Amino acid sequence: MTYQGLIHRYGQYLDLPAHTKTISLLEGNTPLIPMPRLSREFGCELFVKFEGLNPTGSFKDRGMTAAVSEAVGRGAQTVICASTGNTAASAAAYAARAGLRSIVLIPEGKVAAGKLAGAIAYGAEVIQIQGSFDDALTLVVEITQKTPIALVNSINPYRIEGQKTSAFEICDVLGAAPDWLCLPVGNAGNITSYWAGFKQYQKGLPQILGVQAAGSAPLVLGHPVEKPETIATAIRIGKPARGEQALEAAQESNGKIIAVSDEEILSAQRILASEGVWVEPASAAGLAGLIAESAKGFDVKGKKVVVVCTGHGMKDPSIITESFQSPKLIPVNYNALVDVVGGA
Ligand code: AN7
Repeated sequence: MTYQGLIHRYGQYLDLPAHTKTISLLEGNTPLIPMPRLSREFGCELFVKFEGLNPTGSFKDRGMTAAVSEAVGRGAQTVICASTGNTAASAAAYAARAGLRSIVLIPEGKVAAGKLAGAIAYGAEVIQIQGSFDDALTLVVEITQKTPIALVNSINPYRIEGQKTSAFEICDVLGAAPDWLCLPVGNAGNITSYWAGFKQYQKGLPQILGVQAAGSAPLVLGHPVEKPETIATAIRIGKPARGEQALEAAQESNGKIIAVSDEEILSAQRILASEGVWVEPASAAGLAGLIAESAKGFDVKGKKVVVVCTGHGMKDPSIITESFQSPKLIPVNYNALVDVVGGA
């Protein structure tokens, strides 16, 4: 049978209420891409779980199919979220599909172009706030406590249910859980979901390396960060809603949560692109963490390692174009072309 999306594929493993009415864009089923060069470098079997290939370009679609399906089933008319961008685009798309109104709150000036454009294209009412993601989350929690508007941030338990499916897919492809799973950590919904998913699926447990950006690393510092900063705007989050669960996942899995610099993130982004996988900066944090740990003696030789790349590079084009020269311009003339290309 043709693929019909995550709730159809894995619904039996998801704790969703009976009133759930499936809204799907055929999310999930993303490729686990072998990375031969990185594998050789680390002496391991390294795969990228490329979540940027979901319908709206990020892993958020896994949780959003579940959260919006539940909300629409119970009669919600409007959904709302705070977002660094990807949740906004995903919420907007699934709300559009379900015929619901969507409202998204984003931190002023700190959302990558592809995400903002997506949210607008799918018809969300986009509201910028003069504050951070964390401030936006506080506001949306309050309004959903006082009105029937449905909250679709990952505080919503159905988001976690949906996002467990990536762990299931990895186990289905590899036959078992990998030895290590490396992924970025922002509001900490995803690391929570993976850990819950691997535990439930009973195909073994990976050790988890969660990676924050150094300027937004509350789980590494052990306290909230009032003014988080990083070029990886997706994970520019100072008070993760599921911080406790993230720390539990790292501890129970015998893994850890670390921080990497923006330079390390951009370098990992380039390395991934040089092997054909272009991801947004935050999505390169998992690999950046693996590289940083390896430099300190962490050894993954002979292991299976999955690096989760959470969002597509096209979400944040300016991070690339700003750091490169514009393409050379030539007249329509063969000799001019040869001058530029050379004889190779
Ligand atoms: C590409 O969209 O929080 O630790 O509002 O977009 O589950 O928060 C995005 C988070 C990693 C972190 N990679 O995941 C939002 C938002 C990308 C992301 C994360 C995000 P969580």
